[in-house]
Amino acid sequence: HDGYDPHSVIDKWIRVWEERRVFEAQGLTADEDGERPRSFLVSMYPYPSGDLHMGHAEVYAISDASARFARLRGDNVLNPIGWDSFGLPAENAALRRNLDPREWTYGNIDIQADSFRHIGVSFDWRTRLHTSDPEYYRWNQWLFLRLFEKGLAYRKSAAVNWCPVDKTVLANEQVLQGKCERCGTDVEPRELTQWFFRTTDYAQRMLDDMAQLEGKWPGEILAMQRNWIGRSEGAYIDFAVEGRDEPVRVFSTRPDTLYGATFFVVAADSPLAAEVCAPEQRAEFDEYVQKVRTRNDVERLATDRPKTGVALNRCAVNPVNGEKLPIYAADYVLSSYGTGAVMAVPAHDQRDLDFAKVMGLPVRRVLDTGEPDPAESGVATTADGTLINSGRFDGLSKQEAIAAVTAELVECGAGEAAVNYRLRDWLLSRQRYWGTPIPIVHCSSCGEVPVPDDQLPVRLPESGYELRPESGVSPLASAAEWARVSCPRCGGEAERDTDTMDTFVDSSWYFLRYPNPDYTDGPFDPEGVRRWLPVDEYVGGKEHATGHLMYARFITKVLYDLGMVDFVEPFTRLTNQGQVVMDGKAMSKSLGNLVNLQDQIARYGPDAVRVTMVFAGPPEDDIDWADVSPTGSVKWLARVWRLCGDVATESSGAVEDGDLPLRKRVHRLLAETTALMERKRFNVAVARLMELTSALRKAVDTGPGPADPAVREGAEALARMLSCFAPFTAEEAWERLGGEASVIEHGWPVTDPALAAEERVTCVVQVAGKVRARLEVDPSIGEDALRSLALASEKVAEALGGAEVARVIVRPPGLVNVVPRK
Ligand code: ANZ
Ligand code: ZN
Repeated sequence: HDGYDPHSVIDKWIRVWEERRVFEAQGLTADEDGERPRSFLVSMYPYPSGDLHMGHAEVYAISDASARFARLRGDNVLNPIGWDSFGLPAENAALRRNLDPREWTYGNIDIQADSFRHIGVSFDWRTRLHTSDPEYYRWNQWLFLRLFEKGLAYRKSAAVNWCPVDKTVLANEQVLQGKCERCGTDVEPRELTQWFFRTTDYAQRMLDDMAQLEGKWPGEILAMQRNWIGRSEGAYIDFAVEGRDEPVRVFSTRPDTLYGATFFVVAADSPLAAEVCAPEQRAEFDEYVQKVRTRNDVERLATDRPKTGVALNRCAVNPVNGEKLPIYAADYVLSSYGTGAVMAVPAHDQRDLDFAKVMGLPVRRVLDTGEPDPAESGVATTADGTLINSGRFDGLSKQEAIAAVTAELVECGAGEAAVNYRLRDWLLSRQRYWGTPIPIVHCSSCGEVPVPDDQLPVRLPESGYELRPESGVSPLASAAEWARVSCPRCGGEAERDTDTMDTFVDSSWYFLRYPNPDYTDGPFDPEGVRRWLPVDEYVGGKEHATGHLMYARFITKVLYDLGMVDFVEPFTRLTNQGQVVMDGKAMSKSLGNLVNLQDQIARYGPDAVRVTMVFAGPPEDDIDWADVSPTGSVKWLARVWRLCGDVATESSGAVEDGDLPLRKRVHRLLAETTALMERKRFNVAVARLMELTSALRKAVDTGPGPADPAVREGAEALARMLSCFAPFTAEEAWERLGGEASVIEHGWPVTDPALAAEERVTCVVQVAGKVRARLEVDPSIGEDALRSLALASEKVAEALGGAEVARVIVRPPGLVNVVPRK
């Protein structure tokens, strides 16, 4: 039969690829190291939440096109796959269905692995890793201990975001508008002793090293990270406080406004506020703090919220003029930023001004910016200007005053220049079961004792634990037998740490293990890493901008400092793919607009789904599945298949004897497609392949005919290029042309520059019989196109001098004669 069945060919080609090991990188495990340039292309590894969905299909259609193109061009490509297989959903599913989280997780991994094979993704399966394997997570523990030794892992009590439903602590980035990212419940603050990684020690390096990423990562991601790190320059200023020995330090970006400080604010939930509060204000203060604790930072910082606070009936003393400033506790100052205290300058800071109005506090302008006085306008001014009301600093500009006031503070020992970062340390403790146990033992005499390296991994208990203990403690704390150990240092009775690590620890270094996932002498094989890392291109969603991508950069720098890698940035290039949406909205069960990937594959075949994904737009754009046409893709692929069957088995001569205009067309399309692939404009590249298909179809049907060598040349090129997007159809097409398996072993077709060169001829344009203009045109230009081109010429318009055109005689490509009306 002559219909193309995209389903029946799948298993055949999967077998051929695996037998011929066409997707295996050279020099991955053995010492044989190829001459070919290496390309390490990584897509953010999937979470095994079920079968693959439309979003996966998009990411992998895009990244696989890149990998296949690089391979066809002769690169030694490593295209790995692993699973991010720890995490909360496994626990939730296990609770709902009463099974072991392992069953759910590894069952889904098998389903996804099978689906990846059946959509023809060109992974090197030897890289396969799962972060929930003890052989993997032991190295999370090993890394944790290295950070612990360097003082980069520490414990502190902190107010954390607590989800009362999931009974767990959430990282800031898991809280969306005050609600748990996973279940949508209002998050509550809670004090717990938590493990942190000291990411703040690396804040400046995270900023500085972005110079390496400029132009290679999307600018938007770099901007988000820069903002997340939030470097501010300014000064620390020390204020003496009545009844307190130590002064209180504030961070200010505007030391120039020091004379404009009219009051002083401390974060209501800070220990300082509780300490400073006068006895007669205690009751009011305590009540206020209770309310503050239910609000999150985003709410607290919102400028449009009415300001609230409590007077503490104490004063702070301005170090430059001795002025006494009343102290307030308020929620618009955060305990976790700067020093948790601010000097309030209502004239030049809107939040302070709003607070001053509520409390009836004075507003004193110290910078004349030419704008209305904030005391009257209610609008704080932040522009540059001239200092006023500032003693001997009057007359200086903002910048001059920042320097002068800071110098004065240094001189009188009341402050110093300072840099402050918005970035917080990475809170990594999770009160969950399905994660990496923290390899620390708590001993009443020795304190925090690291589990010795040779006792790793600390394995998760497989029984004797509760996933959701009633008491709200960590599941591991319910595994009493597991938790009870002898202290590695003194041998006395001790307790294991019962928290597990944030799964972002797992993903901060997994790409280093890909070249040798079975390596046992360390977290990764140094030789494999030397050969393949850093990652040449990383593909994934921009939702990871300030999470995963920051953590991976941080851990890479730590590994560099440990002498384990010789680069400081893990991902040389970053590509963010868009999302697949339906009718303009993100797909979700609740909206009922979920498109099921397997249904689409069953209807259209894997190749058509892949082609539809890449043809919909450039990789970084969102795809609206309501606007695309998988049927169109099905039809095109069937046309390619039929075309390749119609090309004669024996050509009528050598390729040089092929039809010249057709060869030129083919090579021009080839040159264009190649350039588009290099720039990752896959959608336009597919459009060129469609053009090529039409040109060849026409050549077969209306001449020069199916046996012309130019037809074969074009069809073979088409099959090879198509393998980037529709791998199964490309193999079938290649086979029909009489080629040997596999098409991807035959390389990307080479353009003949002489044939691809754009030919130009000169066209002479006459007006009333006189030559007035010369145009460089395509030799195959049509009559209409040439007429418009000639009439659009300025020189022709000039020669006409406003006269109407009576007639245009067009003889493509060499002559146009414009006849004006007399
Ligand atoms: C006095 C002042 C005068 C300020 C002025 C600004 C304008 P960024 O740029 O974000 O670093 N601040 C300091 N610690 C704070 C905290 N824990 N919670 C809320 N606000 C805090 O902001 C630094 C500025 O934010 C600091 O400079 C301080 O107010 C305030 F005309 O000091 B400024
Ligand atoms: Zn001990």
